Amino acid sequence: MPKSIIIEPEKVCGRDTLCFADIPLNAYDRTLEQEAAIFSPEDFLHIWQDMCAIREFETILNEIKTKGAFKGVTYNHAGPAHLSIGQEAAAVGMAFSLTPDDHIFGSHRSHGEILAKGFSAIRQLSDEQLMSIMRSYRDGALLRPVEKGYGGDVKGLALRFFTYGAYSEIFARETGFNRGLGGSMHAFFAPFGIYPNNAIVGGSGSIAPGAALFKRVNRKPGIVVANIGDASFGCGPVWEGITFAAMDQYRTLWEESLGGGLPIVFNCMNNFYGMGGQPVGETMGVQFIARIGAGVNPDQMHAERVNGYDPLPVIDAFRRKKKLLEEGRGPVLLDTVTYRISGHSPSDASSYRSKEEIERWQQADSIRAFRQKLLNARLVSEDALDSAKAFLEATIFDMFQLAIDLEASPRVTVDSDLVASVMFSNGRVEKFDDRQPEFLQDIVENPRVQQIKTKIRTPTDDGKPVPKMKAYNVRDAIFEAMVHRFSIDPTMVAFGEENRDWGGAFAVYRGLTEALPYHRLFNSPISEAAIVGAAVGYGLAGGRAVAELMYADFMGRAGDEIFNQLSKWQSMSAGQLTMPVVLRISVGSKYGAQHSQDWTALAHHIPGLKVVYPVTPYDAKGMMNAALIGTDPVIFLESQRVYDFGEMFVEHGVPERYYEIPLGDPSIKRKGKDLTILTLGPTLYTAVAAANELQDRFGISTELIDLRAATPLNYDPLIESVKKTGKVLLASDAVERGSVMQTVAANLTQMCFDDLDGPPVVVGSRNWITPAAELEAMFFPQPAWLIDAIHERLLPLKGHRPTTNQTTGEMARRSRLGI
Ligand SMILES: Cc1ncc(C[n+]2csc(CCOP(=O)(O)OP(=O)(O)O)c2C)c(N)n1
Ligand SMILES: [Mg+2]
Repeated sequence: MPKSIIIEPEKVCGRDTLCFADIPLNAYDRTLEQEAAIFSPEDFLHIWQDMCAIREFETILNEIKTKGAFKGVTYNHAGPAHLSIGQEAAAVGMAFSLTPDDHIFGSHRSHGEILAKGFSAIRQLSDEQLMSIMRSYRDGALLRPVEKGYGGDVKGLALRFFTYGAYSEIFARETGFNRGLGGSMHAFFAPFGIYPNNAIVGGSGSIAPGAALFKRVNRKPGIVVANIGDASFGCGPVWEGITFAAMDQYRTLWEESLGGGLPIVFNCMNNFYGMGGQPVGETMGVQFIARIGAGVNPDQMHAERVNGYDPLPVIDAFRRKKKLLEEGRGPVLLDTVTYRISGHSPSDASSYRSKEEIERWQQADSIRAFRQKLLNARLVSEDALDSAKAFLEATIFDMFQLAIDLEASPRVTVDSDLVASVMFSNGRVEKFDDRQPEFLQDIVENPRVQQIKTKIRTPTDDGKPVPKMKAYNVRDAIFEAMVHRFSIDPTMVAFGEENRDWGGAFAVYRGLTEALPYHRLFNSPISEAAIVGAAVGYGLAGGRAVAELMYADFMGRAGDEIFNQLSKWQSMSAGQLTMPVVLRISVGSKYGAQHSQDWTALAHHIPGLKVVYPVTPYDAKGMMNAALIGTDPVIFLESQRVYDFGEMFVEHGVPERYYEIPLGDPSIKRKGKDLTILTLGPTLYTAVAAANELQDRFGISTELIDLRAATPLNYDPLIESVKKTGKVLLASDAVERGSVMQTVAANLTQMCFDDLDGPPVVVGSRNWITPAAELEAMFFPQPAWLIDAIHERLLPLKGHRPTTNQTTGEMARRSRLGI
């Protein structure tokens, strides 16, 4: 296959018709007697009992939410419970024949899917495997309460362990899967192949493809299922996730041995309602969710509708689709029909649907119907069904009682530092797998590597300034750090728009195309949500990903993935999962209002992200190295203004060897004694110009410190400097309002109040849109602004005549106008 397809005018302009294949709707037509050739009586019993167990689990929650008690046991559950009463057959059908290697992701309404997958895994894992999981999971914290006084077998113990972990998680107990930090909508248990469930509707739609990508790139067995609701198909990130999963390149450009298309099922749990809106008939126009497949690729995503009100058609569909995914023919779309008898949540007044409709689905109830079918066909005895049900209900009730018992299942205390301790994993992992990293060439022979070798890495060359073309620059520094980690960690992948042949929009990766196979460096669709979502899924699955957003201005397109997903899964998992993802984000200029914004503050505001912004080659290499050995999500901002800059501060130059710069340590770029200037981003160079002028014209010695990071941030060197100078100005290219610098200024005011001669002064860009390149000087901080602000608000400069208005009166005026 050539790298790109020649587009022939005669062909693409020729007359033709695009045809679609039929999409089956509930095509399953096997009788129970025919199924008996596939399933044993025990299988049938298991399918039915799993449905009953889910019903019981959810019924208990429903009763305590609506009545405060179940069977006389009272409990007040403060948190949410999005129940799936009615959807049991769809959940069990989905999970029944998946193996623990098959990973599911889900939604806010996933208790049933979690339980179904857990029951299925418990049946498939050996006693030794189960004991090992239970003993090692959080050092046995969940096992201890459930094994006390228990005399049954291991499978029974695992059942207690699992239902107890689920209830405890929902009730925010220490003994929950994730110590109660996930809760009802986010519960998961990775050892059984149950991955994060998501309170953001459709959240799993962009994440699950990353987990499937991990399986392909790292040749891992199993498939990935994204269980998402029908209303979530109105969410952009779901469409983006589908687009990402359906890229042609997996089959046209990637090595065949990797296995082809992504092994993923987008499984629509189609209960025909959002909260209170109806996708079909009201809020969407597709009529059938399965129809979406027809627009995605020539395989039409092998889409079909299956009757999820009966477990057998769903099991059948999953078995067929899994085979197809193993043949590399993914992705798959399933439109699994089901019905939620319960309300959206306990406060649901069902104002949006009729009582008759609910009653009809209750009459057709899958649990009762399936039982009757089994009895009619004499496949399982009434006794067997009843005793299995009674056993399970008793176990679930026991585990509910154990989970609400504060002594056996305590909550973490309010003064606990648990949450603080899991916000970051702060790990160091050289590589996530031991196999040999794949390259297309010996990296030392790579033309870009060779070219970098000839560059000058010091601020001067024989005492003379280094010409731009010869200077080892920020771009080279990031490239070098990337190559280092690529050659150690075989799981490391990089992707984003135009990442491959173009080398990333700003050519940081130029040369890597020759060095790396497609599956380690590839172009993504223009789907920022999917780019970040896939990196999240890849990281959660256990690999290292570097994703790129072409401009900071596009963070909005990946808002949920950055702010709710990338940032949160380490802490919501209470440290069970790590997120070794670096998100490279380029910050523009000269391109106007939608391509020139420094949005560091947005990422800085979100707990759980490390946010760094190096602007020198030395810092860029050392900090990228640190980001790429870490296990935390790092927002790595890069300024387009400085990609070409050589090293101007470190006299000995940028080492060729590997080194790291701890993320969060500010760097003193110039020592001084009269005044401190702090910068973040390329404003460092603006401040250098201002500091030179202050020295030359006024004899003022400036201490210049580049924060290099917004989160974490070590204040020690800042405090030390302020103690010395008593005066501090903070400047960055972000708009002044709500900037990182405002936070730092406020903190310094409190941390060194007694040492300050006056309040810290913040200079940022104007609170405007970014105007055209020719007008940027009216928007971004200029050296004159810094000098004028110092003169007006910190230290009157003898004989200085300000050319801009940096007075506090002007600040107040602008604020009144919101500009
Ligand atoms: C992004 C987002 N928008 C809105 C909500 C509020 N909300 C929670 S569930 C829900 C309906 C979701 O419907 P569907 O995807 O069909 O799943 P179901 O609840 O039917 O299982 C809504 C609107 C949310 N959690 N996330
Ligand atoms: Mg729905």
